[in-house]
Amino acid sequence: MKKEFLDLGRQPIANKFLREDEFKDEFFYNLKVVFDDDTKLVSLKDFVKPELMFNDDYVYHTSLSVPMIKHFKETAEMLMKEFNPLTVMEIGSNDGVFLKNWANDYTIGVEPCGNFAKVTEDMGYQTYAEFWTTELSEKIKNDGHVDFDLIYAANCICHIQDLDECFSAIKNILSKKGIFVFEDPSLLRMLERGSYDQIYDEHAHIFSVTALDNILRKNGLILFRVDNLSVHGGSNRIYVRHANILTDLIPEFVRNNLQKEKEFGIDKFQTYEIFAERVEKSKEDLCKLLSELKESNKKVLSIGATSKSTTVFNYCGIDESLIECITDTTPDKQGMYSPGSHIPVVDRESVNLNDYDYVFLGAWNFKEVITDKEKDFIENGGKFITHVPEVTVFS
Ligand code: JHZ
Repeated sequence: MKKEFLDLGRQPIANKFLREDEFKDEFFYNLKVVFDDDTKLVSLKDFVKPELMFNDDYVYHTSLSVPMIKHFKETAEMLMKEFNPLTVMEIGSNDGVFLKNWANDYTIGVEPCGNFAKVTEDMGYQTYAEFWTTELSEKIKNDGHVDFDLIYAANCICHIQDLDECFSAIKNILSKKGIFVFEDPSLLRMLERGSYDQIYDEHAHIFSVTALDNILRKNGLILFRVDNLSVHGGSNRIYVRHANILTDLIPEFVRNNLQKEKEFGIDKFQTYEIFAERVEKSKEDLCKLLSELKESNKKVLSIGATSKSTTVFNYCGIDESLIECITDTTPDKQGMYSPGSHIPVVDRESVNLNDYDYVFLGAWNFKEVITDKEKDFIENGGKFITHVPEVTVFS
């Protein structure tokens, strides 16, 4: 019942920044996207082996995007105030930006990237350096942990390929009245904004509330609240409980989300065919713009060596001849080359933006923060380029 609607071509591992001597052995796969008529879930057609993406060399540090520190602090404060959990587990705890808001004697992390698991261990949080599975949930129980009142995950559940296994493992270790809260990019927002670059190897699925409602129910869990968030270009925070402790009534706000998605046509294949046409047009427009700039000898750099820009650059065939370099705040990305497109990644402090005519927003989700920081560039006549929602030049 899975129907393909989008082919984003040959793509590398989105977060695998490389040295020059690694180019020849770089791993590529075909990035195609499918819609499941039964569950309404949008997923990659072929998944990439998790170990190739999430390992000890993983470079995405949540806390190096400063606005996210505030986001996770506020999230933890809200959850503490509204639900007051006695035991907390985070799946995909990365560099501890959420964990650090909880006392370490009742909070644990799960993080398959060993480099990050070590960071949170050093912060005093017991961290299981493993992928989330039923087997791991059993192991955690056997280690003497009681069931958790709060299980939290941000930008992680959509990375898990087998959702039935993921949710049954959650059910296994969620306390009777506990809540499972997770946030991931919203499919509706992606379709509305044409932000096809949310699609890359790590994002095994792009979630709609509709599909999650279907899959969670199948696994004995119930979705009882949805918060629409602006982070990462539009995300949903999903709140889940055991199905047996609630009536079957769907709360109004969840119903509104389901209704909004239905009105948009999220359950219809045709919606995705229209989206695919929009993606193709975005590619044509961006390639045309960058080629014209090159012909008129304009200099372009990009800000934010994101996973999203891996998709854009490889799908559109953008390389160093069109975008000279990428700046990024992550030390582990600096001095390396971008996946597939092999554009040098540098520290923002090492370049004078006024030597460039245009800045492409690789991290368009931080548009306000970046344009605010780079006011000087605009005052000196510089211009920004974004491809979301349409290819546009602005200053
Ligand atoms: P950002 C990652 O995607 C991967 P990416 C992952 N799969 C996921 O789901 C999302 O995150 C949540 C830099 N930066 O957050 C820092 C600047 O250089 O859009 C980051 O490297 N200057 C886990 O990679 C990158 O940009 C700045 O001013 O698409 C932003 O990456 C700011 C604010 C950021 O996620």
